[in-house]
Amino acid sequence: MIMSKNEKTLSIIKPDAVERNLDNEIKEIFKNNGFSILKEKKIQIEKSEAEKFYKVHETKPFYNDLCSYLSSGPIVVMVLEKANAVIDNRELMGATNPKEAKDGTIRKKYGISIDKNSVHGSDSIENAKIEIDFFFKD
Ligand code: IDP
Ligand code: MG
Repeated sequence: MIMSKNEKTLSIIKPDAVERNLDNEIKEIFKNNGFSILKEKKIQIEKSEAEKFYKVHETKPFYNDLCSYLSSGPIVVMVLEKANAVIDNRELMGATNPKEAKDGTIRKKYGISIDKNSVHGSDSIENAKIEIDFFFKD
C-alpha cells in the first residue's frame, strides 16, 4: 500500500463551535494528534456557496437546513496534513451524530446534535482535493 506522509484533508470548524469560541481548543486537538495546519482562514460563506460545497447531499431532506446552517455564521476552514490525514481526521472527529460518537472524539466532546456537530472533514482523498480547491484555490 502506498502511504503518503503528507496527505491532506479539509477540515471545517462549524458555526456552532466558532460561536462558542471553541476554534482554538479544537485546533490544539488537531495539533496534539499529529496534524499540521497548513492553511486556515475564518470566513462566513453565502448560502449559495454552502449549496455548492454540499452538492452531494442535494437530494437529502436535510440539505436546505444544512446549507442555511453552514452559512449562518463564521467558520474556520483548514487544510490539515499528516500521514493518513483523511481517515485519521474522520476517526478524531467521531460519528456524524455526536450521540453515537466515541469518547475522545471532537464530536463527542463538543457536538450538540446531528446538525450542529462542530466539525466537517473530507471523507476521501479525492474529495479532500476537491474541497481544498473549493476553499483555497486562488
Ligand atoms: P459527515 O459530516 O460525518 O461526513 P454527512 O453524511 O456527509 O456526515 O452529512 C453532512 C452533514 O449533514 C453532517 O455533518 C450533518 O451536519 C448533516 N447531517 C447528516 N445527516 C443528517 C440528518 O439526518 N439530519 C440532519 N443533518 C444531518
Ligand atoms: Mg460527509
